[in-house]
Amino acid sequence: MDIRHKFIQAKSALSVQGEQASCDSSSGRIPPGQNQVENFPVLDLGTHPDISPQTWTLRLFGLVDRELDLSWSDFQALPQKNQLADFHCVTHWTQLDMEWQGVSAASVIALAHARPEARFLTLHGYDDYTVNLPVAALLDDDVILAHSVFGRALSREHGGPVRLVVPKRYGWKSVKWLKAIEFHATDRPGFWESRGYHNEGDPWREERFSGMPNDE
Ligand SMILES: Nc1nc2c(c(=O)[nH]1)N[C@H]1C(S)=C(S)[C@@H](COP(=O)(O)O)O[C@H]1N2
Ligand SMILES: [Mo]
Repeated sequence: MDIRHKFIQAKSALSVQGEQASCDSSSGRIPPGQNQVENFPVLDLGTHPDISPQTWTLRLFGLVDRELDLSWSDFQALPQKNQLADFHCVTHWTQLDMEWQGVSAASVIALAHARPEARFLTLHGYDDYTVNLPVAALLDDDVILAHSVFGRALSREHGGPVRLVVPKRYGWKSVKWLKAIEFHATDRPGFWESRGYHNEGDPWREERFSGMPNDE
């Protein structure tokens, strides 16, 4: 509990440094309680795994017909797409119009041949961070496994070589240094979800923490 409190304090302080007033062109696109930034802050647990594209692999495992390890070249060979999306961090910053490049999450999920009962995922990072999401959330067509942002390879601090981006959820669900996608029949809370963060994390419903007054 004390650790959670310290994390939240530290992360809130970081977000205040990046705060700017929201401008008119963005009206209707800033969720409640969020402030617009332009500087794409870095937020994580503090370790930045150093993974080169040559050593990076993405493992698909759990309730699948055949477990699979995708290499960098396997990943590059999948259909590439651009995705424009707004990014909302639970520490109150929002950056609009992020331009991601990568592979749609749905096309990677399809490779796994998940069993019908596999309705939930754990997304694993190389820093041992985890996040839970329903499989259905990753099939949304704005969800991307990104290798680049604004036309440049993702930096190490922003989760390169490959990170997940889930625009309809708070940023903590967007796992950096993506290492594995695990399929389950039941939901298993991830790192923050088991430390008081909301299970869903929809910014438009302000689903920040569980057990808060706005959590019905
Ligand atoms: N692997 C990993 N992914 C992570 C995190 C982390 O600690 N480890 N932090 C999350 C949080 S809380 C946020 S807000 C976003 C921030 O992404 P950024 O640093 O690229 O802005 O990454 C998310 N993905
Ligand atoms: Mo965050």
